[in-house]
Amino acid sequence: MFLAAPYVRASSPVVVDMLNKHPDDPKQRQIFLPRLVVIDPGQSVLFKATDPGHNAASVDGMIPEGAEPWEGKIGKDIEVEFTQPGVYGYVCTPHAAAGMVGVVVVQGEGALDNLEAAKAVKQRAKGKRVFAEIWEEIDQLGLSG
Ligand SMILES: [Cu+2]
Repeated sequence: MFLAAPYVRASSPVVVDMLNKHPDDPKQRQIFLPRLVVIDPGQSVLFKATDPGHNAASVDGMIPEGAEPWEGKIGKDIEVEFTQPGVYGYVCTPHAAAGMVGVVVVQGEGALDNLEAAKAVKQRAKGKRVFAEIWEEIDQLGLSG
């Protein structure tokens, strides 16, 4: 099940696969795997175009103030380096409403300062549900900052 690995914290870059379906649960379609990663400042995340037709793009209002937004091209890998602690919400542009959304948490001082602001950004359809699940996972991790 997906929840077996709610997040990873490995050497840089951390790989997030962009997939048409979950390898172990084909009912889960259009997903980032894993959809939540927790990293340290200076680590990178490689959003990997393992399946075609997806991208990863930060969402306005869901990244810390002063942080650099990003927008990958459809069907292309994109590697993003994170230096500033905080919560970073992102989506696959064509599948945001289908629930293809994810979050990167960069640990450190002030890491959760923009959590409420990120939660307050309007989401649609299944994207809204998946973000709600991710916020719950973040709460359960008991991160500080
Ligand atoms: Cu997609």
